[in-house]
Amino acid sequence: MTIGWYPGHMNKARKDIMKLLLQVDLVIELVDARLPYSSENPLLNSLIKETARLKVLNKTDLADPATTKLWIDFYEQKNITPYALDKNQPEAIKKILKNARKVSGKKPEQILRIMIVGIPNVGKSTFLNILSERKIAKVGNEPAVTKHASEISLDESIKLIDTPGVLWPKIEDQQSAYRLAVTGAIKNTAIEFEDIALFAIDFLRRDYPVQLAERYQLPDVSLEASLLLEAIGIKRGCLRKGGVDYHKASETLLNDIRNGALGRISLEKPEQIALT
Ligand SMILES: Nc1nc2c(ncn2[C@@H]2O[C@H](COP(=O)(O)OP(=O)(O)OP(=O)(O)O)[C@@H](O)[C@H]2O)c(=O)[nH]1
Ligand SMILES: [Mg+2]
Repeated sequence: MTIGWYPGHMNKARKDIMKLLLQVDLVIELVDARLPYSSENPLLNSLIKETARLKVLNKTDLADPATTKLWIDFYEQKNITPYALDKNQPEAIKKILKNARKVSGKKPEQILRIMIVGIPNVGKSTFLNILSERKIAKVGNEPAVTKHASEISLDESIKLIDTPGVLWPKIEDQQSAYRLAVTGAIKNTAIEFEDIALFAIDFLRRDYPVQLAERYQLPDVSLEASLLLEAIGIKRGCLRKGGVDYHKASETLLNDIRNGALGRISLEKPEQIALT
């Protein structure tokens, strides 16, 4: 099944972001540390040319630390120094502001306007709340919580703009689309749970077989993905009349991955990306 999700508010958000780009001094781009390549928005890449920019690998608490290290090296080779952060490191997040002013070229007495961008559900509003030390933006464990761009004043000299998560109209690379779906960047109603779960099982048994086996006490993870999904359903009591409820089993697995219940997992390595 082809995955695509581009609701109306996202199209409007893309246009708003384009306009705002002309008015901001700096863009903080949040990508998901578990899939830095697929969570990078190609649209933004083509839009943000002139504006100063900082890159954050966010949700590192959910990502495989060894892989995050590979990504940092990868970006450093491209002369980009990313921040590896998560919401449990408020002090490190706040330190970004010091560097932001430096990178933007704005003098201390000048107002600095910063826009936070990234795909849906990557943690933009959470990030803004941490920076502002207030629960100012609504956050939620699903994509498309923020529907409109909004600006807040951090103090007299710094303004922050939270934006809705933006994907792109047609996700060309369906491998990327599937990875995005696994992490929860694509709305649940726009995906087939079983398709995504089977994709996730194939990935997990290749890259994280021990975590998969241990979580669901699976004796043999080399079995076909559909048999493993059945076994997961049985173990987790996802049953209905006549057998396993595959939809429920898929949902259980995806929620476990998204919440870190299988441990810290990364879905992409720089070497894979270089091959595609
Ligand atoms: N584990 C983990 N969860 C995080 C982190 N940052 C945010 N979250 C969670 O991710 C979910 C989405 O956070 P939001 O801040 O609403 O994400 P957003 O990018 O504003 O999403 P949209 O507005 O929908 O585009 C929430 O459940 C947050 O609690 C993080 O660093 N680690
Ligand atoms: Mg938001």
